[in-house]
Amino acid sequence: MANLILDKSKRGWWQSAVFYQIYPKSFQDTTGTGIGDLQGIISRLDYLQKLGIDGIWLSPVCASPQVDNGYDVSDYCAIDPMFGTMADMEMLIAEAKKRNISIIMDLVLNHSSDQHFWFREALKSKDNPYHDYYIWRDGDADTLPNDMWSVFGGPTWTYVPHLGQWYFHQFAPEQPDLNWENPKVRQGLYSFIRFWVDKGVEGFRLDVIDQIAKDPDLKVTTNGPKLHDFLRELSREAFQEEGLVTVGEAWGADVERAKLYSAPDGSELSMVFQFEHMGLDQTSWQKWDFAPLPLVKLKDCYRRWQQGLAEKGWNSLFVNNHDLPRIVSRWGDDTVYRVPSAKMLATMLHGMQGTPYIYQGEELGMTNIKLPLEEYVDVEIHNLFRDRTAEGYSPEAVMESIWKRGRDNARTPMQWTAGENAGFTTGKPWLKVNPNHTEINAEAALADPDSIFYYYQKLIELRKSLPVFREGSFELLCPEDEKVFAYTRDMGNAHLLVVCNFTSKAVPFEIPEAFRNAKTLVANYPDTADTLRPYEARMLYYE
Ligand code: TEU
Repeated sequence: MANLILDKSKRGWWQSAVFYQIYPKSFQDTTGTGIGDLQGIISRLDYLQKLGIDGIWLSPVCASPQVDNGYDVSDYCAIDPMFGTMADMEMLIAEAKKRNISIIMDLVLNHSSDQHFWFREALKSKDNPYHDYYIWRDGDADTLPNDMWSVFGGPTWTYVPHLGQWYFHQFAPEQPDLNWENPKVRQGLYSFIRFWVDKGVEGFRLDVIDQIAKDPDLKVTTNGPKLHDFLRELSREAFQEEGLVTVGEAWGADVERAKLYSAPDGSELSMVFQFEHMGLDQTSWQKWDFAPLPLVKLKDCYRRWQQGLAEKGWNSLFVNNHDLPRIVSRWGDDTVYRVPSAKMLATMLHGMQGTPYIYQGEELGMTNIKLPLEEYVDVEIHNLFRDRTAEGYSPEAVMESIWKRGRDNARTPMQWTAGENAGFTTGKPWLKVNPNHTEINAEAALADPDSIFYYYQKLIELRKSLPVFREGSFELLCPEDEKVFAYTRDMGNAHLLVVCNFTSKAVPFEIPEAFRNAKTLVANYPDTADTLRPYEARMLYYE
C-alpha cells in the first residue's frame, strides 16, 4: 500500500494529518541503559513511515530530574543526557523530515522543575529578580495558605522556612507553578519556543495549558479568567511561524471553550485534547472509581463534539496517551477478542472529523499490565496508594484501581519482538516489559497481513485519500442503542457509514437502505453476516 504524501506547505495541513505519540523513555533503547533514547527513535522511523503517520508528538526530552518523567523541566533548551545529545535531536528532526514526518515537541509551560535555574534563584531571597517567576504566599509553617489539593495528592503548597513563604504547585512539590502574571516569565517561555522552532520543530503539544491562568486566592486552577488572553499572546508571539501545529491539553475544555481554543482564524491553537469522553466510565470525578462504559453517553458525547466544532473549530481524536490505560483493556477485550476489539475501537475513532493521535503500541493492540505495587514507578500511583489506604480503602481495592487506571499501564516498554525484553533494551528496562510481548509485538504484526498494524495503516491511507473524512458532516444513528455505535459522514455526494459493535455478543443491526450496495472500505471480519458479530466493525462508502 503506497503512502500518500501530505503537502505541508498548505495552511491547515494538520487537518489531514495523523500523529503518533512517542513516550521516549519506553520506545527504543540503543545504549543498554534500560531507558529509551533519541537514537532509538531514529532507528524506528522507517517503521513509523510504513504505518503512514505524518508527525510525531514527542513526550518531553528536555533536561529534567525525572520526578514526573520529564514533565518537570530543568532546562528547556537542553536535551536530557539520558535521551542523548542536541546533535541526536537535530538528527532526529532531519531524519524525520526526510520521511515527511514532523516533530511536535511537548511544552511544559505551567510549571518548571524545582531544579530549574529560575526556581533555584527564586529560592535565594524575596528580592531576587526571579522570585516573582513563581507563586508565593507569606505565612508560618503550621498554617497552609488554603486547603487546595494537588493532582498527585498532598497540599498544593510547600513551605520554605528561610523565606517564611509557601510556594504553589498543582502537581508534585518538585514542579513549582510558574507565575504567568509576570510578563518576564511569558517572554522567557516564548524564547524557549523560538529556540525549538529554529531547530526545525514543526509544532507543539502544550501540557495542562488550561491551568496556566491560575488564581490560588480564588482557588481557581483550570480556565482562569485570563486564560484566553494569555493564549492569544502566546500564539501571536511564538506560534505564528508558517504551518506550526499546536495542540493544548485541556482537561477543563467543553465544546464552547474548544471553539475559542481552536478558532479557525488560528488566534489561539490548532486544537485541544479534551477529555470528556475519557471520564464517562467512572463513578466520581476521580478516574480511580471506575465503572462500565455507558455507550449511549459516549455516543452523545462524540455527537456533541463532532457537531459542535464542525466549521467552528477542530477536534483531536484520541483514546490513548501516556496518562491513560490501554484502550483495548478499557473499552475492548484484551483476552479472546483483543484483535477485533482493537480494530473496532480504531474504526470508531478514525471515521470521525478531527486529527487522530495514535499512542505508541496502540497499533499493536498493546494491553494494560498487572504489577505488584513496588514494581510501579509513577509518582501518582505511589501517592494514591499512600493516600487511599490512609483514608481507609483496602489495599486490594486500591490495587484494583491502579491495575485498571494507573498511568504505568501505558508506559511499559514498546513491544518490538518476542525476544528478551521485547527487543526494547539489552539492559534492565526501567519499567517491566509486559510478559505478553511473546505474542503481541511489532515483528509479528508486520508479518501478518491481517494484523492491527495493517488495519491502522489502511485507516490512515483512507483518511488521506477521501475528503469525506476531513470535511464530512456527522450524524449519529440509533442514539439509544446500548451496544452499537453507528454514524454517517456526508459531504456532497460522498457518504460514509461507520458501524461498531461494542460487545462480545452478536447483535442485530440493519444496514441503512442507502448503504446496501456500498463499498466496504475496511472491516475487521473477512465476510458479512446477518448480525454484527463480537466487536465487529465496518466502514462503508458510496458516491
Ligand atoms: O497531565 C495532566 C493531568 O492532570 C493528568 O493527566 C494527570 O497526569 C493524571 O492522569 C490525573 O490523574 C499532564 C501530563 O500529561 C502528565 O504526564 C504530567 O504528569 C502532568 O501534566 C504534569 O505535568
